[in-house]
Amino acid sequence: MSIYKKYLKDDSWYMDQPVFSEILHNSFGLTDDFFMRRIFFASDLDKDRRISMEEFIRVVAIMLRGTMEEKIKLCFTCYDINDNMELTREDVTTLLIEAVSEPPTRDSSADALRDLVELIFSKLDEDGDGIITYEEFVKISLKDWTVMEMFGQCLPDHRHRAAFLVLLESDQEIKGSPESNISGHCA
Ligand SMILES: [Ca+2]
Ligand SMILES: [Ca+2]
Ligand SMILES: [Ca+2]
Repeated sequence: MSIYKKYLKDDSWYMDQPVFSEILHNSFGLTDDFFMRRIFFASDLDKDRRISMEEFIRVVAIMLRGTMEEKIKLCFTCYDINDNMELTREDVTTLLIEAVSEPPTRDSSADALRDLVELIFSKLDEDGDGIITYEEFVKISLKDWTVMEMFGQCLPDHRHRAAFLVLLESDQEIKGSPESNISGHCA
């Protein structure tokens, strides 16, 4: 709650996407703008395009101490670009293009992309119906946890998670603004 309040603009009660991304970057070490925007979407449960304190606390709790299932669901929601609880070849292609940050231009790179999509579907689309369902994604991710974040980072790494937990335990640093921390330190 202190961290949430600290990042809010003076007269605001809600957090917008740029501020949320700033926290994801500064406190959780995430760097990819596309996936930070997806985490914002996944965290905004009532879809009012802002993060309430409750939504903030929920997603931070999942990132820090969530169960495997909660973390898998967060990642899947980030990857499910059109929000229909399925990953199609189109979704996966978009994610892979996002990962290399430019669309394939030459024929050979378009072929390589298609091959990669087929490889991913051969592994994740268990019943071969052309759709990776949420259930299929959970099942494979529980067997092999690297699958969970295979399309892009949506969770803090171990180092950032540990550092954030230490920060929570020493709440003194959170409460003040950066300026008051400095003066507090001098005093
Ligand atoms: Ca919201
Ligand atoms: Ca989808
Ligand atoms: Ca399937």
